[in-house]
Amino acid sequence: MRATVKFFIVLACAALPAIVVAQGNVSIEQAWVRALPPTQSNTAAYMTILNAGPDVAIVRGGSSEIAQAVEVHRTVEVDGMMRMEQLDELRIAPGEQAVLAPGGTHLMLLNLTTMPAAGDEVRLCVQLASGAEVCTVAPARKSVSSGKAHAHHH
Ligand SMILES: [Cu+2]
Repeated sequence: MRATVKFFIVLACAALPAIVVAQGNVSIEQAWVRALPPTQSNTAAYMTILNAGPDVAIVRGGSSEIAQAVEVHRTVEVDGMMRMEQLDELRIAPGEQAVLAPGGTHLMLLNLTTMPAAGDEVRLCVQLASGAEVCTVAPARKSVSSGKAHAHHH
């Protein structure tokens, strides 16, 4: 019996809800999620993550109510082909910001339960190495806002 009781105590501790929903020093701005055709099972989220704190902020991954997994990815060009690879961590120096944008670093929302449609709002969080989570509500859009011109000049 004694062993059984201990087991239940461990379970109870593990089940405590995460009470940290945001870390004051780290914030997310201008987040958006790309709305793709519903036949797609993955999509990407973009945002600016600001670190106003005195320590390096390390983003390890994320979570979203619509995705089974959220990874930090970067886009790399290999032999003229754009490929994505997972980043174990994204480090943001004190006072700096990380811009996650199409063609660069992004959050990858994997194995979606539902693909957001343009205009939907998606709750998503980034997880920091400190154990804290920073969350935001990101609108879904089909593309970058028209105000930002592309620089594809030849
Ligand atoms: Cu990706």
